[in-house]
Amino acid sequence: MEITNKNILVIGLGISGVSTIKALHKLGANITVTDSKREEELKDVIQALEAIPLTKLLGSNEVDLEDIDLIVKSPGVSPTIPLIQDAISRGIEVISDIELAYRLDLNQNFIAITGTNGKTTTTSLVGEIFKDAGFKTHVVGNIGRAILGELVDSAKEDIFVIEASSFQLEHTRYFKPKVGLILNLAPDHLDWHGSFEAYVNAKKKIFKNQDEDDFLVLNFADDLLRSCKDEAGSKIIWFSTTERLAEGIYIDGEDIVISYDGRQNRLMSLKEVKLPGKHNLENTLAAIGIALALGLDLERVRKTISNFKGVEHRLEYVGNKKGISFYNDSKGTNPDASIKAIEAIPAPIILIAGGFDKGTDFGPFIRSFNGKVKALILLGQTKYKIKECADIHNFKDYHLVDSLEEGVQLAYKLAERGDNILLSPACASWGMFKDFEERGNAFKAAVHSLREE
Ligand code: UMA
Repeated sequence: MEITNKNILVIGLGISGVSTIKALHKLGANITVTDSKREEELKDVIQALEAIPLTKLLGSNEVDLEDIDLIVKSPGVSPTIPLIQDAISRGIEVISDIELAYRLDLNQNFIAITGTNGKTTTTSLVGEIFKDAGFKTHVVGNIGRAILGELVDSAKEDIFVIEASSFQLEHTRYFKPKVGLILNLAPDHLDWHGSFEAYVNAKKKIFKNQDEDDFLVLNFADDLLRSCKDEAGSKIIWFSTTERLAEGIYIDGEDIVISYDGRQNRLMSLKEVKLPGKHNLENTLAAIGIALALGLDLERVRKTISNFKGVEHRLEYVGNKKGISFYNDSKGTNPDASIKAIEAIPAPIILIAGGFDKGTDFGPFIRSFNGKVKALILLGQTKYKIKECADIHNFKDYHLVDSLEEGVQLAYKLAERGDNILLSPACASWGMFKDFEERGNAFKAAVHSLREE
């Protein structure tokens, strides 16, 4: 796609917008940027972009679209805002950064990873696998590093491992990764997409343009994903932690087995996998599926997996005080993610949850406690909604607090030797924190400041 001298509007001056602007500048575009935040709030960002000629329209998303050729929207910006509606009615294309990355045709080695949960862990593990295999690897996307800034400085043979969110996929049209992966599908971001069906359709865009030369790695245990079989034009590699597959990657007894191209191979023992929980086993099998698709040396893949201890804010072990263990699962931003965390951590658990309301139902979350959660500490916008849900399900051991720090102190007071205190909010951090990382760091700081005596 030709970018030089095109008039491009970037909406949003966050991680994605800044990276997009840097790339567009390098490619010779005329750039306009809008952000609903005021200039004072964006001081640092604007300073970082000082050397780039930019038309800045800040403090609201009001833009005269007369001369705009293309809009690159930051992922979090809702497509329902008047500016985007105006653009659509004028026939101006609105795309996400991963779509522009594909259209630039600078690199063909895109591996895209999506799903409701496990994306970040799997993306990180796949990144490690390719790095260890000797490839120059860029781990980008929803993982906190936007793609475009890195793409314009990369070489043709580099590998891009992209964590793709439903927000990013929704605004793709031609995006076509060499390997796509969908880990699982459960309700999330319903406030943004409008319905579960719309959310699922956005996720499925990961394979929409794939053909027989591409690969799609899918979770056989997920009913919705199993039904994708006839919708995809690519070669499917299945994985499952629940049943043995004629063809695919699965668990047999205590081993991970690969059955592929008429051959069976016991890759490794489950004991070698360091990541805790069944869901992390799914993430591991999925990562093996990607390595298999691209023909990597599986012995080296085995070594990488056995060395991989996980990522920050994802069931991260924080420490132990007075025999009480603390786990930071701030990346548990929806009920399904937190259910998996509760499954993975041994009882008794004191759970800290609550945050921004994305319109999800907390029934399955409360039901998943299953005698494992001895106390629930609630904070943020959703605390009353979760409390009501707990009442309905007859779970009475809850406490409402006003801050995360207060929640940590109360959890510590309630805990006895052998208990596990888990932050897994089941909600986004917005409203209380900038993002899940800030929330996770605040949790760790609060834990470290607890006194042992
Ligand atoms: N803004 C407007 N108008 C609006 C809404 C927002 O101008 O109507 C502006 C905001 O004032 C802000 C900017 O847009 O300055 C923020 O854009 P953004 O929300 O897209 O955030 P970025 O900082 O660009 O980060 C995005 C992803 N954020 C979201 O999707 C919400 C990051 O994923 C991603 O790592 C980054 O791009 C790089 O690709 C984070 C996330 O929370 C981790 N993702 C969600 C999730 O995992 O659940 C999807």
